[in-house]
Amino acid sequence: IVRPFNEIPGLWKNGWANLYNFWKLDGFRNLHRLMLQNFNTFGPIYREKIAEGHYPKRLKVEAWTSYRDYRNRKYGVLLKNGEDWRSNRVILNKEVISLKMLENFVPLLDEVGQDFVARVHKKIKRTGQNKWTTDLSQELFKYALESVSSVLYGERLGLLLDYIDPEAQHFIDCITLMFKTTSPMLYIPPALLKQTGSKVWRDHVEAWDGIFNHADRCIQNIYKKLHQDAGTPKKYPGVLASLLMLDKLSIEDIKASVTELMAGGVDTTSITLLWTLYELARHPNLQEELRAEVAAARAESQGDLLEMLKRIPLVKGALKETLRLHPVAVSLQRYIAEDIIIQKYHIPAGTLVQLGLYAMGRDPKVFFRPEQYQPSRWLRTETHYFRSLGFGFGPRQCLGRRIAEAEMQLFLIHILENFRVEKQRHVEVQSTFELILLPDKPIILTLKPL
Ligand code: HEM
Ligand code: 2DC
Repeated sequence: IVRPFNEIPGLWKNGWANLYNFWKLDGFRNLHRLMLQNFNTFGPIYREKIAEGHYPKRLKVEAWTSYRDYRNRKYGVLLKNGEDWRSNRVILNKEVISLKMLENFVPLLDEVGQDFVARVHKKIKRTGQNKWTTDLSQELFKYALESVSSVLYGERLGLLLDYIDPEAQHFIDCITLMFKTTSPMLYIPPALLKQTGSKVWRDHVEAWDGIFNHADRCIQNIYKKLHQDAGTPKKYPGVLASLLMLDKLSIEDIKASVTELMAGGVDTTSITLLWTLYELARHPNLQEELRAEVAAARAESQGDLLEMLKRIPLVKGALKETLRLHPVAVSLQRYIAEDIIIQKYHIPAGTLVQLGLYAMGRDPKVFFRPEQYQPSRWLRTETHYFRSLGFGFGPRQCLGRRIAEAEMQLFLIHILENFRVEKQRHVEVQSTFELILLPDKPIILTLKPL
C-alpha cells in the first residue's frame, strides 16, 4: 500500500505553529536539534514547508545568489543549476575530484602537513613546558587555507610562518562572517533585509566582498605568471593554471568556481579536524591504535605516500565517524526529478526532499550505539557496510571531497606521528548552527611531543 503525500505527518500545514516552535527553540542556532525533535515527533519521514522548485538541485541558499546578483558576479558550480552547472562540473571534476589528480595533490598537501608539525614543535619550545595547550581553531583555519591554496595555485602562501599576512587573516575572518550571516537569511528573505538596510545583509556583503577581493588577487597573480613564463611547466601547476591552460571554461566561470573552492576549503576541513582531535583526546586507547596503524603504514609503504594512504582504514574510519557525529552539513537536499515512494508515502516530482544527516547519524535504528565514537564501525566486512554521506552523494556531491580527504588524512598522519593529544577537564561540547555546524564553545587541547 502506498499512502498519499498529504498524509505525511508534520507541521507543514500550520506555518505559524512551525514558526512558534522555531522561536521557542532559538532555531537560528539550533536547526540540528529542531530536526532531531521533528524526527522524534513525526518519525523517519516528515513534511515541512520550506520552498518548492522544479529542477534536480539542492536547496538554494538565497543569501549567496543575492550577493552575486547584487554585485553582478557570476555563479560558480556551487550555485549554478541545470545545463550550465553540468557542463562546468564535468570539466572541474577532471581537475579537482578525479583520482588521477590526487597524485598531484598529495605531495603538495604533505608539505603543508610537515610545516604544521614544525610550527607546533616551535610553539611547544616557546612555552618551555614541553607541551602546548590551546584552542587550535585559528591554527587549523590557517592550515586549511594553506592546503587548499597550495592545490589551487600550485604555490605556498606561507601562512604557517611566524608572521601571518593580514590579508589572509582577513580572508579567513570574512569566511566565518559569511557563514554566520547566512543562517538568518535562510528564514528572512535577503531582499527584505537589503531593503531595510539591515546589519545582517551589510555584514554579509562585506564578508563576500572580502572573500572575492582576496581570491581575485590570488587568481590575478597566477594569471600574470602564466603569461610571463609561458611554455611547458615542469611540475604540476595547480588547479587554476590547469584550468586556464585547458581553455574549456570562460575566465569568468573559472574565477567564480575557484573562488568558491577557496572559500569552501577553510572552515569545513578545519572544523572536522578539530572535532577529530577532540574525539582522539577523549579516547586515548583509540588514539594509540591509530598511531600504531600509521606507523605500520609508514613502514610498509617505504616513502610512497599514495601507498601509505591506502593502508590507514582506521584513520579514514575516524574521519567518517567524526562526520557522522559532527557533520559540517546538517542535511542533504534534492529536488526530486521523478515521483518516488519513501517509507510507503508517495512523493511527487519536484518536491524538495531533505535527508537529516545530523539526526540520522545519531539514530540508534541506523547506527548501533550511536553515542559511541567508534571508527571501526566503518571498516568493511562481509556482514555490514555503511556508506558515509558527510560529503553528499551522486554527481552533485562535494567537489572538494578528494582534496578535503587527502588534506585531513595527511594532517592526522603527521599529528599522530609527532604528538599525543590530550584534553583538560571534562567539557561536553555540542554543535551550534552557523550555516555549517560548529562547536558551541572553544575546544582546548594539549599537544605533547611523543
Ligand atoms: C558541496 C561537505 C570540504 C567545496 C558540499 C556538500 C556537502 C559538502 C555535504 C553538498 C553535497 C550534496 O549536495 O550532495 C563538505 C565537507 C567537507 C567539505 C564535510 C570537509 C570536511 C570542501 C572543500 C572544498 C569544498 C575542501 C573546496 C576545496 C565544495 C563545493 C561544493 C560543495 C564547490 C558544491 C558542489 C556542487 O554544487 O557541484 N560539500 N565539504 N568542500 N563543497 Fe564541500
Ligand atoms: C545548511 O537548511 C542548512 O560545503 C540549510 O563548502 C540547507 C543547506 C544547503 C546547502 C548546504 C548548507 C545547508 C551547509 C553548507 C554547505 C551547503 C552546500 C555547500 C556548503 C554544505 C546544509 C559547503 C560548506 C561549501 C561552502 C562553499 C562556500 C563557497 C560558501
